[in-house]
Amino acid sequence: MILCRLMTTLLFASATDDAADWAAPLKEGMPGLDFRVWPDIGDPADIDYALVWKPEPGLLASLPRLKAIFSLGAGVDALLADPTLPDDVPLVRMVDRGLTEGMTEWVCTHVLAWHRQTAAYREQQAARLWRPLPEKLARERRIGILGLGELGRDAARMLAALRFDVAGWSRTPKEIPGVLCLHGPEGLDALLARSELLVCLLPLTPATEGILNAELFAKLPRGAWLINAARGRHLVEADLLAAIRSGQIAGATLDVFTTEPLPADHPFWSDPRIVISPHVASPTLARSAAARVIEGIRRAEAGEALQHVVDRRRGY
Ligand code: NDP
Ligand code: OXD
Repeated sequence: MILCRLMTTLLFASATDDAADWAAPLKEGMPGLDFRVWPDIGDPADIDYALVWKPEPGLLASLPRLKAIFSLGAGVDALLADPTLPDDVPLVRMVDRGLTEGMTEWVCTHVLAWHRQTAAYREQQAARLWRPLPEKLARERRIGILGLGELGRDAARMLAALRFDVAGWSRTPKEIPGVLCLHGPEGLDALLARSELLVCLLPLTPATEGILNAELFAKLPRGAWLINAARGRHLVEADLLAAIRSGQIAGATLDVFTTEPLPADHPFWSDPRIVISPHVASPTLARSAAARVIEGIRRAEAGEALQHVVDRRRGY
């Protein structure tokens, strides 16, 4: 843990993250930190920094001396949706090795489960059926990854290390050893045409909302599998159900949903071809990520450039 001796005030506001998990490593690394937890904020003019996940709309605008906003999550779509978000205060998204490793583990788990047909063997086990299914090697499987940022890049590298035939897609050109890197609209069609399994790790922006739709599914090889670990609103849920019914998509592994928690009467729950996890692909862990926040505050106080500042025009 880095040690930073500054005296400063941080407001923590999250409905889902536990403030106690963050208080300990932040105070250990910054003994002079005045750590306040929403809604007990005291005088709003005391607050120098905010560490937040889906704070109440208007909260950040009510802090007159705010110097930077640190997002507890990698995705900042919810923060940018607050029309009162102060536009003169830098917004820093979460980039942390633990977050990246967690996502890569989750993606590889579900890619390997699909590849080695674990669901089919569980079904056969339930029926006491001993029946070997045709198997392939990873190098005979083509994986496509939408998004080659902090998370997509690491997952692509790891899948390539497992010997999958991996391609990835981004807005701007990339070079990743062992991964076919495509970009732009033509790159997307080329990626889809070769992807037996498609993983979405894009940020949610006006350009990517609803990208996982009927038109995109039709460009995948018939019987492809979809994995979405990015945001629920990337997916047009009715289009996925229709594509699964028609056999164009064999099934999907979904960690994120338009409405979270997924409502009890949602058709996804009862479809055996859909694998659901409750937005746990990669939670931000305080014991790993607190150091990123301390480093951000240190940089801000030293007048150094902040890292991972969101480009609000791009939306990520
Ligand atoms: P980054 O900003 O690092 O990477 C985003 C990638 O998407 C970049 O490669 C970018 O291209 C590409 N991209 C963005 N817009 C477009 C577009 N219009 N066309 C093509 N490519 C595009 O994000 P992260 O990798 O850190 O995170 C990705 C998302 O994962 C987060 O926004 C969040 O929604 C989700 N997430 C989900 C978690 C979970 O537990 N389910 C946990 C953490 C994150 P370029 O490089 O050219 O800019
Ligand atoms: C994130 C998330 O964006 O957990 O970090 O969804």
